[in-house]
Amino acid sequence: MDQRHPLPGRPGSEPPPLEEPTEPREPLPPKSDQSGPETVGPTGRATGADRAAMAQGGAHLTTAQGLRLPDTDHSLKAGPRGPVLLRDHHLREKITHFDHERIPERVVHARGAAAHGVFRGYGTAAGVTKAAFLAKDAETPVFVRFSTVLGSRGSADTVRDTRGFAVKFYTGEGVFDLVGNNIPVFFIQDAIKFPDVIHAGKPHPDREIPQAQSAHDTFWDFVSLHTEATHHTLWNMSDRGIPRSYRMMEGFGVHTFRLADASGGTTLVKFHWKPKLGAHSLVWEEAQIAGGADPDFHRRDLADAIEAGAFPQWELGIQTFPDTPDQTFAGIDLLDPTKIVPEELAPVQPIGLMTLNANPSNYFAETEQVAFHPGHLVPGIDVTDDPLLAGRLFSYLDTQISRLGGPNFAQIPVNRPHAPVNDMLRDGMHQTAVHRGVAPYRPNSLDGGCPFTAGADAGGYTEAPVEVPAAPRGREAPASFDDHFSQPRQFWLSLSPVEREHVIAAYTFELSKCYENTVKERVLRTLANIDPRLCEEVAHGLGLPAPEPSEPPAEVEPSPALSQVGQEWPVAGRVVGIVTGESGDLDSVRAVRQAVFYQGLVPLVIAPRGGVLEDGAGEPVTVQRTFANARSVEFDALLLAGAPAAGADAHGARDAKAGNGGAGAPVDPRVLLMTAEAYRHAKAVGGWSDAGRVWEAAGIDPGAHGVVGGDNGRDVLDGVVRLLARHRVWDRFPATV
Ligand code: HDE
Repeated sequence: MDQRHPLPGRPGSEPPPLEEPTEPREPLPPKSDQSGPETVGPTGRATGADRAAMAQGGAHLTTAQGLRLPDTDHSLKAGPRGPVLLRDHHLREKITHFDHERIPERVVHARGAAAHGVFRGYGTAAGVTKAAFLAKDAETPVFVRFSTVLGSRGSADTVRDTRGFAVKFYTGEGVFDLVGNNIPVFFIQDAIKFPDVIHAGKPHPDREIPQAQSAHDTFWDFVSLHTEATHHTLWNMSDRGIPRSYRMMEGFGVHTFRLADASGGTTLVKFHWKPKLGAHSLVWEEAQIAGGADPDFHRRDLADAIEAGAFPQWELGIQTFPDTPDQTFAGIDLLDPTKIVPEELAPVQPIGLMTLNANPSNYFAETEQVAFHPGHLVPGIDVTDDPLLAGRLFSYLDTQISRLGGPNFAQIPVNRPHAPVNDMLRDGMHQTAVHRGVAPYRPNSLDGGCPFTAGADAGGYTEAPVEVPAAPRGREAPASFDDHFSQPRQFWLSLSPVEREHVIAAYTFELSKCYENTVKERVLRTLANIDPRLCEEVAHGLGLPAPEPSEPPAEVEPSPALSQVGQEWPVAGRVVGIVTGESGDLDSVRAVRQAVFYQGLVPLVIAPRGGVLEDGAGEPVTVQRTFANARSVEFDALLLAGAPAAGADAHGARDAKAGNGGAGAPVDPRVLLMTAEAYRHAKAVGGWSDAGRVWEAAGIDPGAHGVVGGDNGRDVLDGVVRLLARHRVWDRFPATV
């Protein structure tokens, strides 16, 4: 973590002005975490922050036409009690603009959060692609938008769903978009079914419920009738469906892409993003609590981490496969987007590093208006004939024309290429460029023949000359697309026992929310084909008989890379809650808070009330959370500086002595709830002083793994940090499957 950034509470930062200024003055500068890349003009030239375009120049309030205004709080009326006059242009302009402030939300991936960053190439891809941004030490600005798929723009972040992972690289050769997900496979094999799967996943059309959920009849109806959806659905029901943080998600390009080198050689690849912090998840109860307590959980986590200087990083990697005519690898059809290639068969080779280092300054302008497209390619990167990808290549531009109000959205600052643009596209809604010349066609003799086309030697994009197999036209899929169960079974077999338990619980929960038994029974039949034990456990939970498999279980080897459990990861940016009472041992709180911070984690002090805690002996301790607003889900680990007594609350200490009360005082029930939840969610908990009273009152075995006690807070912290490296203390919950 960047030590220049002050601790939360920001003692070093300039306090915001509290009084309304009486003289005009410059607006506050952007916060340090919001210094995005320089704006680029429609022609590709850097413009700097274009204040006129920001409509925020000058000290005085104006109309949209620049007319200065003396008042914006009163409509123009015929006398103070008289009628409002229709001639009040300012009133009409202000309300009309407001009436049109909203644009249609994305039909899928409506809920998102984004950040700016930089990508640095390792140069290791040079043998397979001529893409210049992948060259050694080439630096490219990026904008990344993470999203859920099903929910509306205002839905909760922590729902069970696939997450979008869309990256825009502003390369010198044009924009390259890698529009991926956090799950490496997709529900369907052909884009023509996309409207169907989304209609099935979205809320029911009659009552428009449930919001942002797959736990309803139509979703399960669809996926059980399209068994090609089994693999993606299984990933959704696994821990991957509820990530801990956007910072701790893998990303996948899903489709197979084709790379081309300078001499025309081609290689098939799958793209992977590997988070430096490892891939980690919430537990289901935590996700549900967070959905209510903090619906912005992931959005906040990303912005806070960047603001604190804990910049999230991912390595971009590729799995490479020979570009053979059959486009298969180890018997796996590379054009089938319901299939992965296990990393043990084709290792992921790192080719660059992405660091997200700036928050957007304006959500609407950037995160909402950004437009990704899988067809935004650069020389050296090409698509394959995956039929899912073919439909996507049509869909994104099409949907953006209506979402962004016309065909000129590439001129919106966040979408502008950083390479020069000379496109002969003209006019249309929201045209902001003032084009010169008279001849936007080619060839021409009037504008000096410009623009000129570019061959490959001048950086022009040429499609790889791939042979198209001759075959009769028809609506059909290759026979290899019929294998719907072998890879789901491989995924299931690759999970650790605790991850399998989560899968069972997720299917049981989701199907228990369905009303139609026929739907549940059909899903059980698909589960039987994945694994009889999975099917039996879910059937038992639903109170239904377990059906027999319709085909023998596939013979597959587990792929250990698919499990998220078992390794150690950096703990940077993890959130540690430090619970203390009013009269707790503040010296230890100060020391532990500082130690947490210096380990690159985020310390949050939780006390009975807000403000600062003082003991007259040292620096006052700033309180970041109170017992009334903190919930365990916010913290990766919890530390107890003693046993805060009941009696003090957010409205002030009712009992002046409340705090870490005497030996007999009951522990504050909110601290008990927080601790019990953290324990139940397999988080590390630690405590010193009389924290043992909390374990006792919360029914926690002080000897259980992951419960760290001791006399010295720093030692307790060290023990907790060691546990955090494994994300959770899973072995506290011996699994049964
Ligand atoms: Fe998308 N998808 N998608 N998708 N998708 C959209 O484009 C579509 C698919 C993905 O943060 C839409 O601008 C079709 C796979 C992300 O702005 C739309 C098919 C993958 C985002 C669209 C797919 C994705 C979108 C909606 C089946 C992972 C959010 C708004 C053939 C590889 C991008 C928009 C952002 C968004 C169509 C399947 C990823 C409607 C037709 C597979 C991350 O055009």
